[in-house]
Amino acid sequence: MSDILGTLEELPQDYRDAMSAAGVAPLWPMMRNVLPHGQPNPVTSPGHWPFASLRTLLLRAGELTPVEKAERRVLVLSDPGRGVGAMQATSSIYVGMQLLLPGETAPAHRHTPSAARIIVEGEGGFTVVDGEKLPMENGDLVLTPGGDWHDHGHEGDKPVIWLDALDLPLFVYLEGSYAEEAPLQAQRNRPDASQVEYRAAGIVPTRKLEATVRRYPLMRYPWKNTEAALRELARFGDGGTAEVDFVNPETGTDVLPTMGFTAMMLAPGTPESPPRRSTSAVFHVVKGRGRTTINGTVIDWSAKDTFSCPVFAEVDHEATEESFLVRVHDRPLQTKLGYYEERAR
Ligand code: GTQ
Repeated sequence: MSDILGTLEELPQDYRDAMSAAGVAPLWPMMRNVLPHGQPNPVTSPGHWPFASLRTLLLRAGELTPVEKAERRVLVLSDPGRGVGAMQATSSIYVGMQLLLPGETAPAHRHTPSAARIIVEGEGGFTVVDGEKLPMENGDLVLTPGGDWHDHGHEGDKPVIWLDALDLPLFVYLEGSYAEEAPLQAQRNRPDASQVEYRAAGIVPTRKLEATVRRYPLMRYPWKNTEAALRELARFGDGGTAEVDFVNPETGTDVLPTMGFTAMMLAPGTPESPPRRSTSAVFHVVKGRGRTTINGTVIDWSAKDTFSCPVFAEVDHEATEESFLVRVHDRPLQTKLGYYEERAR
């Protein structure tokens, strides 16, 4: 395996011109751009978006742009490696911070990418997904799978803010991203499935043999259940840290086709250094305060902040107070493609 490949410059000009005229280019000068040795060479840089500045900017957007003119009133968190305006926080993950004011609605649409929301602030917000009304409370994870109709509403009296995570970059890359619009959905008059079918881990409704189960049976993961699970795990684990995966309660597998979600509890004084993973990630701080070092970049985070991490990064978390983070990653996609990997530190 050669480390020194031929360059474009060493080829005669007439040959280079003839290649251009024919609409071709030699692979060898560009080979390492797309096939670097040993591990990928990410464009993504670690990003940090403190909530205080996003909140101020979002509330101003609320004054400047009515929801009717925005459809979705969202500030997009751009990967610093790609620059402001990039509609992605990492190679595969888009995140945006969305504001809905009291009484507003964001109209119904459905699209090929999948979305999930992590609720950041406010009470009375809800999303309707295929007729199921999903209340949005702080820290809840609410899914909007690709192809499902969804609209957002607000019955409270203060602004509601949540973080959107979508696999949009992947769909844009595939030239597969588009949306359809429709009138607001009729809502079924029953609580969401986390309060009916899936109240407790390990228990699912009994069904007749031929009964079909919805592809996405549970679309809201209430934070109070997640935090309680983490606390018990941490109490009986070591060092007071714990991490849980959000799964489909009928299959035990990933909740969406490409994106996965975990919740972490970090205890002060117990540093956490996960293996280097082939996945990129976006972290959202539900509560707490601490520091994460990503490939040498230090991020001092506090409650409601968001930060991002490229593939194969060296990540070291250290909480200074009891902290809870949600991690968005793309392991489901990588597992399907057969290349998910973890490397010991
Ligand atoms: O709430 O449906 O941040 O369609 C980007 C695209 C949110 C949404 C975003 C969307 C939505």
